[in-house]
Amino acid sequence: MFGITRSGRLAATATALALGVALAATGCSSPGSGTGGNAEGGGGDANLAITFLPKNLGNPYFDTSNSGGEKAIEEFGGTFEEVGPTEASPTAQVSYIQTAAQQGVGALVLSANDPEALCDSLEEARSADVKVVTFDSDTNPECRDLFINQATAEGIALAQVDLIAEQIGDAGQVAILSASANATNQNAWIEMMEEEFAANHPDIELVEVVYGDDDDQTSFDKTAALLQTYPELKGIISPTTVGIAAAARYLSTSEYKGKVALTGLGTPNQMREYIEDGTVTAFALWNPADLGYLAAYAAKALIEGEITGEAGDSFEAGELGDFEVGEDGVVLLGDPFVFNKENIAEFDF
Ligand code: RAM
Repeated sequence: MFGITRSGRLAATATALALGVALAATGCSSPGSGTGGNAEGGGGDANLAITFLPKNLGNPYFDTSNSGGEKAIEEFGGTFEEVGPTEASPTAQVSYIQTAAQQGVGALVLSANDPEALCDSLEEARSADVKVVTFDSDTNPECRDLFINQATAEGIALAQVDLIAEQIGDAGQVAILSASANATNQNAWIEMMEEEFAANHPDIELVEVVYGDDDDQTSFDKTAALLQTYPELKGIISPTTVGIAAAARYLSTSEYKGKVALTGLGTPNQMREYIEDGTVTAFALWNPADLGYLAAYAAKALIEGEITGEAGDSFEAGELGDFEVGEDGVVLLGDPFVFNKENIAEFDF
């Protein structure tokens, strides 16, 4: 179940994911994707040219989320494009925002590497009538029209704290291997994890938060360094799909395999071998394809003027059904989901 209220959708979701993965395998852009411009179709004369801008390219998480967006955009007859930097750094997304605005796209859907650094360029895009939807990682709320949140920060943080506490007997040193230091989503989750450790896990000591920048090699090296620096370390939480996969790869061939616990947020395809070989027992995530799909439908509703992003606005998101906009322009996808040896075979993304 990807969320209590969404449990009935898992079958549809699995199909969507299979399709998404197949599309992703063929490349980043859809056959119909172009350079933006005014899309015809779906909403009459509405400009349904939608550009997806992930934190960085080459991350399977965003390949899956963006393939969900592409699927939605094909459904409603818009044009999909994906652009993005190779490095997940704070200002690397600015030039892509400027280009999308110059192209006159109807909407930009992005996962922000920084809450502030993109705001000037987003403001310019919005004044050129580009709707701005953040998903996965938000900007400051005033810099965009909507944020499509995968799950509440509290829910995501608690899931990971519960997992590590269970895996290390609720006592000992733990460290966090995060993505980039400015990422809005990572920092919100880390702050809530710190609060939860302090409030309910007095015997767990969080010794350090390190940053692998959503880069595989950096994350791998940071894992090695943590294990050297803290010989008593009992566990690592990596709330990033890039980080947890790199850390698992390091642990799997090291003396720490099975001794130092690893959990966090991962994709089933990247983590499968480490669940099977016993390096990792359980980790969490949501459905990235659904997240991209929902973000695309939210962009469409904004472009067509069906919603403005006010609390209480509601819109239809294809096979995911109806969604309502909450406070601060946030739309919630669902709850995080825990993957383990028993269920991982059911997922393919
Ligand atoms: C990485 C990115 C992304 C995050 C996931 C869990 O792919 O950092 O922003 O949501 O992990």
